[in-house]
Amino acid sequence: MALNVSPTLNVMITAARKAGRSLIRDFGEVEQLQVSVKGPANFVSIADTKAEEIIFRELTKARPGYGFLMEERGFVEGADSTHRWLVDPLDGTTNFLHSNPLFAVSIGLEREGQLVAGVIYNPATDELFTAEKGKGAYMNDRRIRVAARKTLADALLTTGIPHRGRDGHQRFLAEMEVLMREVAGIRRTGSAALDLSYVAAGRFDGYWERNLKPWDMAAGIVIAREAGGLATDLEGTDKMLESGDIIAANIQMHKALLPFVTNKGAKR
Ligand code: 2AM
Ligand code: CA
Repeated sequence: MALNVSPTLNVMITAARKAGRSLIRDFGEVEQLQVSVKGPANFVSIADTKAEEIIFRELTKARPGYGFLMEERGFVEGADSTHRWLVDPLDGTTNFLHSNPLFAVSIGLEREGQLVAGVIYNPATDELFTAEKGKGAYMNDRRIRVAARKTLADALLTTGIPHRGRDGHQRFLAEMEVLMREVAGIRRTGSAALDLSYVAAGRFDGYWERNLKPWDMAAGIVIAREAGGLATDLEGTDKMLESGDIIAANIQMHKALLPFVTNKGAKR
C-alpha cells in the first residue's frame, strides 16, 4: 500500500476488503450452483446486496454524514452535502454468476463534485487498486503507471460489448469493423472497474465503453488518472458520469483512439 494513505482512503480499503471477503465466500458457492437447473442467479443477487450492506455499514460508521450513490440502494442523501460515495459492490456480475474471477468491489469518493479517491478490489486475485487525487495510483503496495505505447498498431485495447437488453449493437459492430484492423488486439473483461484498473496498471493500452453508470466508473477514473492516464467521455470532455460514456488511455493513445470511437463523426 502507498505509504501516505489518508485516513479516508484507509476507510475505503477496509470496506472494500470486508465486502470482498463476503463475495469470495459466495463465489465458492456459485461454482457448486452452476449445475442446478435454475442456476445461481438469485444467490448472486443476494451476494451482491450483502456486499453492498457491508460497505454501506462500514462507510457510514466511519464517515456518518457522507451521502451515497450505490448500485442497489440508489441515492442516499447525507447531512454533509460536500461528500458522496459512489459504490458498486459487485462489478462484473455476469462473470461472477458464471464462476469467472473477473469481478471487483468499486468505491469512489466525490468531494464538492470532484472525484478525489478510488478503491477497486478483486478478491479472487487479491489485487487492490487505490488512488487519491494528487498522490498517484497503486496496485497493492506498488506504484502503477499507464503503459507508454503511443500507436494503435501496438495497442491492446479493452471495451464493453453491448449485450442483450442494451443499446448500440450496430454502432459497436461498425466501430469494430474499422478498429480491429488497426490494433494489436481487443479484449473484453466484463468489468468496467477492472478495465480502468488494468489501463492504470499498463495491462491494457486503452479502454472505451458506453452506457455505464457512475458507480461503474467513479473509482476507476481516479485510479486511471493518477496512473498518468487521460479519462474523458467520447466527446473528449469530462462528463463521463453524466453521459455514461468513457475512454481512458495515456495521452497519446487517447488521441489516437478517440477519432475511432467518438460520438461526433467517428472514422468509420
Ligand atoms: P455490472 O457487472 O455491475 O452489471 C460490462 O460491460 C460493464 O457494464 C460492467 O461494469 C457492468 O457492471 C456494466 N453494466 C452491465 N449492464 C449494465 C447496464 N444495463 N447499465 C449500465 N452498466 C451496465
Ligand atoms: Ca457495475
